[in-house]
Amino acid sequence: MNDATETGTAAGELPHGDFRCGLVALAGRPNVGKSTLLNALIGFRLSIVSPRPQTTRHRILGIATSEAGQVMYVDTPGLHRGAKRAMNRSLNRAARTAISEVDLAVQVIEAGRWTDEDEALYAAIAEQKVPRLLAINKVDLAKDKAALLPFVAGLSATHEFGEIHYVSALRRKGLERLQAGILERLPVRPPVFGADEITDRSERFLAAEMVREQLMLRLDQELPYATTVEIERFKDRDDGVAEIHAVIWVEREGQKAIVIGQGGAQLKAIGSTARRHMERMFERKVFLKLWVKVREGWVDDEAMLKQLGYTD
Ligand SMILES: Nc1nc2c(ncn2[C@@H]2O[C@H](COP(=O)(O)OP(=O)(O)OP(=O)(O)O)[C@@H](O)[C@H]2O)c(=O)[nH]1
Ligand SMILES: [Mg+2]
Repeated sequence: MNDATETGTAAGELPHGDFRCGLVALAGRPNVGKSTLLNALIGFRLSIVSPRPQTTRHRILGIATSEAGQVMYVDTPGLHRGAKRAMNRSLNRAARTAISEVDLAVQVIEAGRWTDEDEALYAAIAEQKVPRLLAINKVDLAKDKAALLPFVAGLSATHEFGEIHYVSALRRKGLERLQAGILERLPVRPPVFGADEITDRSERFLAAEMVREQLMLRLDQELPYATTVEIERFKDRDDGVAEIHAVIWVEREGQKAIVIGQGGAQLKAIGSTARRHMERMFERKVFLKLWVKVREGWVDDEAMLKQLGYTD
């Protein structure tokens, strides 16, 4: 709340004079915990998370507004090497674009690991000449915390970061200090979004993501990477229920059988968990209907990828 007595403005009416607002990229190689960090920073389970690399496929904004400012976090697909298939190239494009137009880049890495991909991303950020911070995530996994010190000393000797933060996105550690470091690097500027908005994405997009999250979590090996989700219908019915029809695209007939599972059990589990998550996020009842369809080679098909929204 604003201090109404001193400023003379009604509480919540206008942001105060040094309100900050900016776009902040969470950048890093796949699986370092960018989406988990985004969710922790905005205090809402918005971006999908799984133990597999390349879970995030689209740029998504998560917005955190406080009295001091509004941070628009950009979660991105992890930048990775050797992208041969059209979809992987699209992921790298989205990751690159995301760091080119921000006020600040937060490079996220895993505690104790600095790989060639981290180095390549560091160089890409440096090229953009945007201010940057380093967030060392998953510090909860580091058995010997003292061993992190020489790791960080080595990094600092050869790289320049505005500030280095130790965090655990999973255990919500170190986030306040990181948030303060982020905010002080943003320009003084009025907010872009309303105080209660949390994303720029539609419910339709989020519905597809919640089905996709279940595919990432429940399917084995390479199968999640051969699947994607398209929402064919999203209708708010008169009875207050959101009716959602989703197609799970796979590349081959054999994959379709696995996604459906014995007696339809797998598909049922995917649907019921995704529906529960949708109901929580959309704050209303959801009727979810799923189909599994085959489209050979969709992962390599630029036109199909465009239709499915892989164009950011
Ligand atoms: N122990 C631990 N695990 C974490 C932490 N943050 C994220 N994880 C786990 O790391 C895995 C990957 O997390 P994501 O948030 O999906 O990673 P990401 O960087 O968004 O991955 P992509 O979208 O694939 O690029 C998940 O299993 C998370 O639960 C953390 O602070 N500690
Ligand atoms: Mg992610």
